Amino acid sequence: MFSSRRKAVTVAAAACLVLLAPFSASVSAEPTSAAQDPAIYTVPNTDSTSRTEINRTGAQVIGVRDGVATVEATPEQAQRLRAAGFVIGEGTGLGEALQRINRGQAAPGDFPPGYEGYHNYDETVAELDRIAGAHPDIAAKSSIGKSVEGRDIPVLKISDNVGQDEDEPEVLFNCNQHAREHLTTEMCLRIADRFTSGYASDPAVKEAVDGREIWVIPIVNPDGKSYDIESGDFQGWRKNRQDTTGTDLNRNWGYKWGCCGGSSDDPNAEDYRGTAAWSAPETAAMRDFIDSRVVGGAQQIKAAIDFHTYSELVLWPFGHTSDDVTEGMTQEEYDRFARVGGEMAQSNGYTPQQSSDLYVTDGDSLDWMWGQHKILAYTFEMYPASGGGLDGFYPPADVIEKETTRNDAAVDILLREAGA
Ligand code: 3K0
Ligand code: CA
Ligand code: CA
Ligand code: ZN
Repeated sequence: MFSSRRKAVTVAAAACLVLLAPFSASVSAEPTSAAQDPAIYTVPNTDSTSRTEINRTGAQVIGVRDGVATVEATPEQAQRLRAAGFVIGEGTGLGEALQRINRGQAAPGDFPPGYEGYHNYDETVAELDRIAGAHPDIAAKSSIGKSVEGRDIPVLKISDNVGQDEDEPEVLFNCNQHAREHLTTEMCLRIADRFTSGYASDPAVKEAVDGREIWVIPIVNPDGKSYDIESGDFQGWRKNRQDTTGTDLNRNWGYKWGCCGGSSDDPNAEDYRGTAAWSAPETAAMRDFIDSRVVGGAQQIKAAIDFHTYSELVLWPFGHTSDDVTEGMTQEEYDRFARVGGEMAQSNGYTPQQSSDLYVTDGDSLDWMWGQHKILAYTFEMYPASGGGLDGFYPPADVIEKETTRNDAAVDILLREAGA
């Protein structure tokens, strides 16, 4: 994808633009795809307002630490950033950034050397089958629907009497809405493993499994995940694989979809919201599954965590407004989000904040889960705290155990709170 031939074309195209721009404005309206290759920039001294502004140029904030934002932008988006007054320097080409990570070639479809501990789609499905097979009384696997390319989106239910729909608070953990956020799949697999293999020996696990119905969805975006690793080199892919550009699943949910400048209508933007709310089959499958948990008029899922990477944050709704209290959120409800969010953050060392404190988002999972269903819903941005670019999405496999067990206590807090 980032061959030297393409680089040569980029240089030539850029030279043409310089030469022709004064005479022919139409040249810049026909960018070659090479000219669209994104780069990574660092923007110091940002706050939630300026980060929202950055995203509005079509660029995407991919990490924040102490106000320093890491930003992904195409040349065109970078130009808009500069025009908006952001000082962004030269940037590092995405191909270059990925080459630093892609230290060794993997077999197609597999993670490369140093990343073998990660589970690809097939390995994740096999792991869920193994768990369900080893613990048939408390674990059952099914599918919530299919992706664009026809892959099942598997879900594991964990509870005592797992074959029955009992009257117990239900809790949802979902992972990997964003393709390149592979560490999150491992987080969901950690939850699946801990609450099954620990059942016989760990009284706290037994209490949670007996008293709750736990739903784990390790890969919301199976096509994007597979595409990201399929060539043997990471692609830095975020969206699903709908049409050629993909849709950002976490801007495609149906609560105040596209309302507030927190997503893009440009298919080339990383936060492209899609043609309509639920236009992505993956979000539609999530909606149908969560809607199906309304029993006798009451939503059974009481609490949820949507795992992402990176920046080490605990986020709560709303994302579409910077107001704490608004339509659909009372002060009391907000205070509960902040209290439980703060407690979870205390346990894992993340920073707790409202989702819009990162930047404004609309059509994300949090806003719909709370706005539509009053689910106590959080988004976790996992390790690392800062990544210096795309590297943050690709920590080597030797961090998996530490960075997933790091969230055990937070998961336990949420399971407790689901019964409150
Ligand atoms: O609710 C939120 O603020 C979501 C944050 C999430 C997103 O969808 O933009 N951050 S991520 O894309 O870097 N995982
Ligand atoms: Ca049960
Ligand atoms: Ca139930
Ligand atoms: Zn994400």
